Amino acid sequence: MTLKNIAVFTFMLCIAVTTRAQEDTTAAKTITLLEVVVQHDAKLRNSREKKQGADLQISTDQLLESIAGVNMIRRGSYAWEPTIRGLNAGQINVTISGMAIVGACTDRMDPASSYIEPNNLQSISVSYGVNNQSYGSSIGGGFNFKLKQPELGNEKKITGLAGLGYETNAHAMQTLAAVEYSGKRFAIRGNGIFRKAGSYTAGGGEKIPFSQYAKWNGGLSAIYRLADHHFITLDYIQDEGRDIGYPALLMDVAFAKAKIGSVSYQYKPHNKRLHSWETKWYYNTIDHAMDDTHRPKNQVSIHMDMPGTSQTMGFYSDAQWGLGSRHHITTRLNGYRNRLHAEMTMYPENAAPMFMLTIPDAQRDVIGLDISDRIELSSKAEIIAGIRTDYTGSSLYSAEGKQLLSGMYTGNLNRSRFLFNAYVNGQYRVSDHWLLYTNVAKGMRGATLQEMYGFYLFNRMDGYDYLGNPGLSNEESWNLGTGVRFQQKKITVDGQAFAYLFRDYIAGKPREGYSVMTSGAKGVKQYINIASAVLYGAEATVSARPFSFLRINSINTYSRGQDADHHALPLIAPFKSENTVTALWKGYRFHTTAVYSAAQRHVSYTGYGELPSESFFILHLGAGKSFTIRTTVLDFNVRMMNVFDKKYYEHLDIVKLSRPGRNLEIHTTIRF
Ligand SMILES: [Cu+2]
Repeated sequence: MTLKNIAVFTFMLCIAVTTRAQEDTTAAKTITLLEVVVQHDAKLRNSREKKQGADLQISTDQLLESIAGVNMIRRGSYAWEPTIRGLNAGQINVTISGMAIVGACTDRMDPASSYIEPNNLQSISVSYGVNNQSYGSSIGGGFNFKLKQPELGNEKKITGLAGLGYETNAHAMQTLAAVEYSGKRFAIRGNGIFRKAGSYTAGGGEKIPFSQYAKWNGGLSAIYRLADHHFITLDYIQDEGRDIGYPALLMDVAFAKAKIGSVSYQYKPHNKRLHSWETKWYYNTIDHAMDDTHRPKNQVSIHMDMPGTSQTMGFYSDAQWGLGSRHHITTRLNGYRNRLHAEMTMYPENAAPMFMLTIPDAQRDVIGLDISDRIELSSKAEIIAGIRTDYTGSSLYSAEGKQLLSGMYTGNLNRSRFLFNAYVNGQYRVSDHWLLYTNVAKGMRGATLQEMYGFYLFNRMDGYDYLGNPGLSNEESWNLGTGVRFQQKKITVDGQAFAYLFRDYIAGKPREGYSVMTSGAKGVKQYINIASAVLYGAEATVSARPFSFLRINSINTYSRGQDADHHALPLIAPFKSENTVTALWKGYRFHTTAVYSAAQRHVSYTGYGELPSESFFILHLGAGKSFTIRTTVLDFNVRMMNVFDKKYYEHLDIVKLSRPGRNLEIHTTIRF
């Protein structure tokens, strides 16, 4: 999306202290993406100061939450769902090192980000809107979680880390480790983490039952140099959560398991024509089982089993080319097949069990091509222009699935769609201190399999059962954005504004004449296309270092949306401001973060079943120190979250479930 704007936010000092590191070390060759990179070591290896004190134990969800424009939908302690500028689910694209991965849960309990841990990651890139950074068509951009790879030819052959963390609220504990071997031709890295928490206590002392979780995650990756410029890499991650409570929902999770594997071949000739070429094949499988057996009898009108699975196999082939000195071309061909199966068995007290499919064995096939050109117009101006086109096929792969929907629709339910995205991002360096950037894009996305074929999927947010609609048209948008950056030695200020103009916005609308499946549901909705909608907003970040021992960071996010019927769009966070001051003193780091969220009054109960939310203000404190003994570093970090034990929730928190109250976290990590 936007431009050259590589905002590299380095998460360090325990709390997300965003420091604008390396704004284009590649100088004029700057890039054109708005990318937020959360990095904890590797790349910073030569930057001692930055490496110091990075807290490797902050969760993925907390890292995501402190990125400008990102808000999280929360259903409990575990597996928050990210939104970018108010867009989520099918409107954004989430990939793990370029691999498509689709959650298996019909209640959105398992976003892709729940199957990885910071211990697996090199960086998290977020792109806002349509650009050349994503691995699929989208409207709202997306995340790419880049897996950490072992490095060849390190000075130290064996490196690693081990850590232990404890949190007083919920008695959460985690233990993690990683070890890496680096040879000249072969390198391998293994990592693992185990996390477990009880139920937490909200601000003011209310215990939130069913907010516990336990999980482990292990990763293994290896790289082998076949010959000069030729590499082969293998990656495997296994993630297993169990006994996970979702206090905002009607059910919990017995287990959520993912296996994610890939093999890739890289050719890096570094010649003028072809800079690099990578081709990857991958497969992942998710197994998810919901569980209501621990809930009190009065909460469970009918006991149900609701398992679901998701399998994705795919590939991408990504090449960077040079054409003359001014054109830098990226081509990306990718494709995947995803299959979703979800079912529900109800056990009424005095009757036979009832079985039905809720996602009737649906399949999505995607093949897409993205071509972009970064053009250096002059030493001050640059544009990135590109197009992306996708063919998507949607179908039902089992006779059982077809039969289920044949009662509701006639004719063939297979659908194929073409998607066409195009984007132009430009930037102009006015002076050493001022940079202007702007972008225009046409985005498009197909309906998700849930939106097309879902069968009575209960949505806790508005209390309706949802039906899919195979006849949905693509959702389209015009994305406009512009920004300005001021940069000086001691301060960087970035401000940007955006507007997305939607056509055929996909949303659920009440459908008369259908009776509900979920007991207590308010009615049945079906996904339809709404003629138009508009979403606009702005982000501003400030990063200042007035003295060598003091840093100030401020992240401010605002968005607002409305559809053609003048209903406020759902799940749009109000204005939020997160401000962190960090001070260094005799090797100690002290920081304090103040978070303010305005109230959200721009909601539509009639349109989307949303209620207004209150404003809040919370404060976190923290301190840390790193001890170095030869080549071993011991990091010690403590944080006191929500110092005043404030009872609060964010607008995107389902059923306005209170967030944790005061919480003391202690993280120790040793790196060698
Ligand atoms: Cu679920």
